[in-house]
Amino acid sequence: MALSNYVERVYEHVVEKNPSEPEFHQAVKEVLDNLIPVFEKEPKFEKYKVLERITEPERTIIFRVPWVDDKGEIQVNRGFRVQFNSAIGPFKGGLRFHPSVNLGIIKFLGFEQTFKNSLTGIQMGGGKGGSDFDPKGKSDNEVMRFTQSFMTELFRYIGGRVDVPAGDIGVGARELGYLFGQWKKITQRFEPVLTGKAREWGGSLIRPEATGYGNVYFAAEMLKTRNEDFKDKIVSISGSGNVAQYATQKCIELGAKVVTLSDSSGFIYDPEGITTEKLNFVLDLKNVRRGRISEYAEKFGCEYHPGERPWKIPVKIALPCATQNELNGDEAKILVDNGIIAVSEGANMPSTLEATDIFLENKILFGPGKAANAGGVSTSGLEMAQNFSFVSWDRQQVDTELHKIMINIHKTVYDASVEYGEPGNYVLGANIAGFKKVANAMISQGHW
Ligand code: NDP
Ligand code: 2IT
Repeated sequence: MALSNYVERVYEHVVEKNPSEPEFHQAVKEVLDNLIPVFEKEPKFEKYKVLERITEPERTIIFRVPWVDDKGEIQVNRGFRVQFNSAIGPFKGGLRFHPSVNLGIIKFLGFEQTFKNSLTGIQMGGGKGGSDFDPKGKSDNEVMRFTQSFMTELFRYIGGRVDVPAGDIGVGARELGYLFGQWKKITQRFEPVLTGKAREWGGSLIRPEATGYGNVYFAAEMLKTRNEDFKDKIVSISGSGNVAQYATQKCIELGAKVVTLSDSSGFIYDPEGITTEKLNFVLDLKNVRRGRISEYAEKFGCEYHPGERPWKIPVKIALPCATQNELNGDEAKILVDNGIIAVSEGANMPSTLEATDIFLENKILFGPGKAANAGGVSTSGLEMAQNFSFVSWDRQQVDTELHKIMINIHKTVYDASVEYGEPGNYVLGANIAGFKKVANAMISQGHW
């Protein structure tokens, strides 16, 4: 799509000012492309230089993370927290520990998070952080020493009403526990500075399940618009971590047949479908034993495709739940040729721009991550609400709220797609609806 003058100018400036950050450019391009009709309708956004401001993080923190491994050697990693936008609430977004983490990755995630959080209807600004630390192969003690060192610097910048991190790739219950312990030791406070906490010390029920469940709830809403549902549908899922696990669980509950899971080494294809029993094996494999998905194929006697991604398997619904750019244009074409009807992104930006265009051109129901995976951060918002009022809700209450939020996000996004003349284009709808709320808040708060 051709860019308007304003959008083109800002995009070129972003690329020039932030070299070597391709993922950030990609995230910005997708949003900006979709905003052209908004600027045509409402020139105030250009007048107040909202795009120039919204593409520049409010604050970027980069720090050294030294720690000592089990052999007594000093290791040094790099830590990040990008506080992207606080127009509508305290900065909020996860922490990622993965060797691929760099400033551009954290900026793309913080940028996306700003619009995602806006869509949830909860008062949360956007932020993201993490480190190039690789938890794979590290002992619990090494992970603890690293996270303690990470928090020894990060604590200066976060707080329950300032900036509230949570988990993401490589950061789950274990890491959040060590992070909170260190924050509390340094600050001598007990407040909701993190979400995704364990139940005993303030965590919300359903938070571990929320991103995966929410993604399936969002997909179910998209399917409803075409009188379809999950029952008896063949589904492929990528990843086998937090989001993939609970997306699989919800699919099973709704009567679908999930036939794939993956990790960074390859994917398994189980044409019989992943049952609750098999999923319990995956939960233990990935969350406790921290093994490889290939063990699933050995255990249950199905196909394992090393070094490959699951998109060549014919399915009706695909839920990419691993990482960014894990589904490219060629793979999108294969999915379309094989008769896919819906793609709902559990991961952040898993589809390349080319893949997204192919899904949209072919009128596939396509739920972009900033809408479809917003259930995780929404439930983080519910966790904060419980913490600040010193109560804890039961599973049913949280799940009902989460479901309502996903239905609302779907409606907000769908309505925006209708208003801007492309009914059912959820990419357009999510970008416009997410942007307008933040942009209007920025304008009303003056030039900052
Ligand atoms: P986990 O660390 O629990 O799981 C990540 C999964 O993705 C693992 O199976 C991992 O395989 C795989 N993976 C990670 N990096 C790569 C890579 N470079 N290539 C191939 N596979 C890879 O993370 P989550 O499930 O929490 O996160 C998955 C996605 O969902 C991310 O995009 C995250 O940003 C997004 N997300 C997460 C939310 C949450 O609440 N947790 C909320 C919203 C979005 P391996 O074990 O081999 O590394
Ligand atoms: O990408 C995301 O939305 C997350 N990793 C969850 C963020 C959060 O604050 O719960």
